Amino acid sequence: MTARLWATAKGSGAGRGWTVDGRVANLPEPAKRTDNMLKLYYAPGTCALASHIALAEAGAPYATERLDFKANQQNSPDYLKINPKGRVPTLLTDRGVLTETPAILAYIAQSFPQAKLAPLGDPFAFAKVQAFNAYLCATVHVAHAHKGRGYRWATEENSFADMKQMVPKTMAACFGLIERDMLQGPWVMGESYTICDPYLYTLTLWLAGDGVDTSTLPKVTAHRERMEQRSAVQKVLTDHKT
Ligand SMILES: N[C@@H](CCC(=O)N[C@@H](CS)C(=O)NCC(=O)O)C(=O)O
Repeated sequence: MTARLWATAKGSGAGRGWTVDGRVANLPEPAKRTDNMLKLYYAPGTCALASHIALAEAGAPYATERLDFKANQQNSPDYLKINPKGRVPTLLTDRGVLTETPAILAYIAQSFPQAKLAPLGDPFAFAKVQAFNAYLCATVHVAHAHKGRGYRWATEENSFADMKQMVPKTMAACFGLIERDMLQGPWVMGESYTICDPYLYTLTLWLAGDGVDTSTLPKVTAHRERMEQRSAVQKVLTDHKT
């Protein structure tokens, strides 16, 4: 479902003097759900796709709310009341708000154990899952963000250009490591599909825009194709069309 907007964004992001007038129609909700229904706030083309796919794979009861980044809705006062970070994904649960993709993915895997989305009974194997997702979150995603979000780390225009110029290299280096040493195949953790797979898939979709030559990444490319054959992925992708 798409939120109706009255928000007017000025500027291009945090630290650049944006302001938002008015309010967003469907926000805010109470900071926790009371109807046994999870709610995911997302925007198309973002890392929230990973959590969205995981919810679908888990067979979880969930609703979604799509934010309009072009209107800077993630920084609207009403959304900031739900998630003060001004980012997606945000998952509203019956116990309150969850943010950060690795945490949301682990929560989904643990809340719906019948879906077998993580090796829940094996502390070492579960730590390997967390290590993979932490790498995507803290290193790969941050490398990608240097393309369009340089204002988080610098103020000079030429600093932004320099950061942007590095992105094909840093993303290629990150995915080279994933290709060589981390993606076991056919799924990230080997024979079992886990919460690492939708997350890797989501960041793989960014490679073309980041100027990475994916012909050097045959395992990653095959993983992407394998993901796109899954019905949950196909279903969720229709919600992410822009
Ligand atoms: N560490 C967070 C990162 C969340 C994040 O940065 N999300 C981006 C979309 S991929 C976002 O909401 N950006 C909005 C903005 O920077 O204004 C996570 O993994 O969930």
